[in-house]
Amino acid sequence: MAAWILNFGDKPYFSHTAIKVMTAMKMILRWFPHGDDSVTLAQIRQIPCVTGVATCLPGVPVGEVWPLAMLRALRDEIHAAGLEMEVIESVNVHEDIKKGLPTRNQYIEQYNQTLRNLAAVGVKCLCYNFMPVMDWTRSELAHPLEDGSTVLSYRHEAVLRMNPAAIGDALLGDARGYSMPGWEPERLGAMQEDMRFYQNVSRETYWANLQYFLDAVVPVAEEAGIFMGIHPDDPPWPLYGLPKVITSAENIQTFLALHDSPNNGLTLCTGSLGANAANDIPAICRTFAGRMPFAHVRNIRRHAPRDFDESAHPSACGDFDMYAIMKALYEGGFDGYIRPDHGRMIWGEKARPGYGLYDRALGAAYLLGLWEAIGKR
Ligand code: DNO
Repeated sequence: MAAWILNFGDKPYFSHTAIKVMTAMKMILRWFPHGDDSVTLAQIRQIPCVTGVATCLPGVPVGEVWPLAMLRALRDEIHAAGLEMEVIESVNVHEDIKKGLPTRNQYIEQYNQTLRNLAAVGVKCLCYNFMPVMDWTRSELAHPLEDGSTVLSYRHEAVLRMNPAAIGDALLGDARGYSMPGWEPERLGAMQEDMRFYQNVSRETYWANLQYFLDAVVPVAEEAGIFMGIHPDDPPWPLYGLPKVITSAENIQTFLALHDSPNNGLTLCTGSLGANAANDIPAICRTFAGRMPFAHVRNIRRHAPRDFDESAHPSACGDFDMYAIMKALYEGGFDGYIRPDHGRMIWGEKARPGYGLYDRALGAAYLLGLWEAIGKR
């Protein structure tokens, strides 16, 4: 394993904390710009050993090119706060690409231009998803736990009883006025029609549409030096008759082989894949660590095969062995970015559900502690 000290470009960034903590892995936090986040960059800067943020340009409509000038301004703001902007989460894929419509070529060209613009401002990793119609799905955003905190939760029967547009309305209603990426109002408007469209799309066709996208964008990502990581389907099981792609080790293998390139990779999401108890997360980490530029690491507590609550990060608080997960990443040679994923809402914080400061900071410290201990064994 390479460097023992975190590096920020060519400068030792945390020379004041020159501790033997990490391999080349970097701990980051998700952050939303333009006043769309209760958490500030200054606060993130003070979480020990967090070097940067995973961010986005929320105002750009899906499918449009992300303007260079806006990206430069965003990068400068983040750098001025002493943080890096090497990870974007996410550039969403226009629905016409996922549907395989003739208009997809124009959107793919625009996606490629966005990739080039991201590279021009120093972005190295791009997280995106290929989920039809909706990104992640939950039945509740503020489910109370026994400790008085609230978390995002999923109850399968409740989700089935609601239609996606109703879920979207409910989620946005609970979002405290912050945007909910993946549940943008314009997306909600098109949901019913999109749902109908996908009822006639086979899994094979959907995989072919994904391959078409990869064949067109991965060569550009290679040239641009950007490592793309697809996010797994969340939850990783069939819903509303929609095609699902990234749900298991087998599907990940298929996906990586669709376009075999180091720049075509996976964003590990322990909470998404692990919602299905059949998925062995440490085994997935060991097998694919070299093709994971990014990892979302969090814990969940299952109540039934398809019902779960998100939980605090430590192993004792949920169903996952977080030590085994981090050890598998470490031993698999993971050298990408990790972010603590959704946190509980604690200590009276008012923030975008899942994305408060306090519990994610606790999560980052815990994951860094595991990483240090694993490295010193
Ligand atoms: C949920 C996130 C996802 C993720 C997208 C990436 O909290 O992990 O919304 O950002 O799927 O495209």
